Amino acid sequence: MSPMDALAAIGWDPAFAAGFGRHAAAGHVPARVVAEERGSFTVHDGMTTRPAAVSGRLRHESNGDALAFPAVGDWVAMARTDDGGRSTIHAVLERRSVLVRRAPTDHRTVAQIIAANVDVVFIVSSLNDELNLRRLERYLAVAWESGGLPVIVLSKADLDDDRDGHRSMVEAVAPGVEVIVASALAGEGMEAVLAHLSPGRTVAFIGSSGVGKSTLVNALAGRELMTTSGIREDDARGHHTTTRRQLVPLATGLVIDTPGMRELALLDGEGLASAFDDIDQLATTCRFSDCGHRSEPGCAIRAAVADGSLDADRLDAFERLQREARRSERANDVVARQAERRKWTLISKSVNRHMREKYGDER
Ligand SMILES: Nc1nc2c(ncn2[C@@H]2O[C@H](COP(=O)(O)OP(=O)(O)O)[C@@H](O)[C@H]2O)c(=O)[nH]1
Ligand SMILES: [Mg+2]
Ligand SMILES: [Zn+2]
Repeated sequence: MSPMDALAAIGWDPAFAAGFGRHAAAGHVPARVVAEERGSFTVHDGMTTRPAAVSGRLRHESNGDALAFPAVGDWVAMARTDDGGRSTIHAVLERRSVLVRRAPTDHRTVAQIIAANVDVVFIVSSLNDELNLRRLERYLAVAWESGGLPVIVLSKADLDDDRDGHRSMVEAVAPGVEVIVASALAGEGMEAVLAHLSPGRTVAFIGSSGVGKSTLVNALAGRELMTTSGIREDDARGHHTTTRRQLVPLATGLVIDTPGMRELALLDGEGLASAFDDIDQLATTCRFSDCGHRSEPGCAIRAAVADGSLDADRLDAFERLQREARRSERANDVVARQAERRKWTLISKSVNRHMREKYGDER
């Protein structure tokens, strides 16, 4: 395989190549981040994988902004290394899509990247747990926001005896989204999942812990690539599951497995209109274009709730998510302003230093 074909096999294409000119001029080569764990990266250059770390300059320039840092799925420019040792990542290439959530705990950074350059986002929810439609709506908003295509996988179908009922409940909260009923263990629905994969294409599995994401990845791989919570390791906890995000190159395509997220908070409202397309469309038929859907005459949304065609809980969930998104956007603005201020403080310090060096202290 030529080096170009090898890169294409892990998702490289002419659009990424077109943006690589200045990096190539700097003597750097493209690579894709396939794993990340506490700031240490593993990158794939088409031929092999190797450990990598970000350059001091990239770290400095990212200025604490998690979105400026490499993440699993990213294409990066790295210094060529021949010794097979640790490579240095100098830049992150412009992303085609990025799955982001609000960082639940870290107050210095607002955003956390789940995965980058993902074409299809499989939102996995298991049919043996109680279906949480509100959680699905939240995942859908995040997936739409990413720029990738959301697809819902209802897993563990072998444990469910009302799959048709559950499927229609889910379809009602996922306008325009394909819903696949699957069982990785019974080999059901796997063709529908596979239909979204092709060489060079990247898919990611997201969803709560224990819903069967790693089992799906193993079924696609045809072998035990990922540890699943069904397998007991003899450590004290007895369980060993996916703890890091990982991109696995398969013959059929590129697959990203993610650890379960306890919290999935919205970063902003970008994906909400798509996730709630039904409500969004209804709102365009309210009599007043600025209708607040409270007690205005001619409100199509209130009318739909009254005649039962719109579920009041879904409307309530939409409004809650909108409020959450607005709060989050305000918080983003605060963090962005602080980062901006830090940057200007650094710049003015260095300008002052420069002026002092040039003109002395008396100026
Ligand atoms: N019955 C059944 N169990 C499954 C299926 N898929 C996964 N499981 C089980 O669900 C548990 C969690 O699976 P895992 O893939 O680790 O979930 P993850 O945390 O989302 O990666 C394991 O015990 C799996 O064996 C399925 O299709 N049917
Ligand atoms: Mg897992
Ligand atoms: Zn209205």
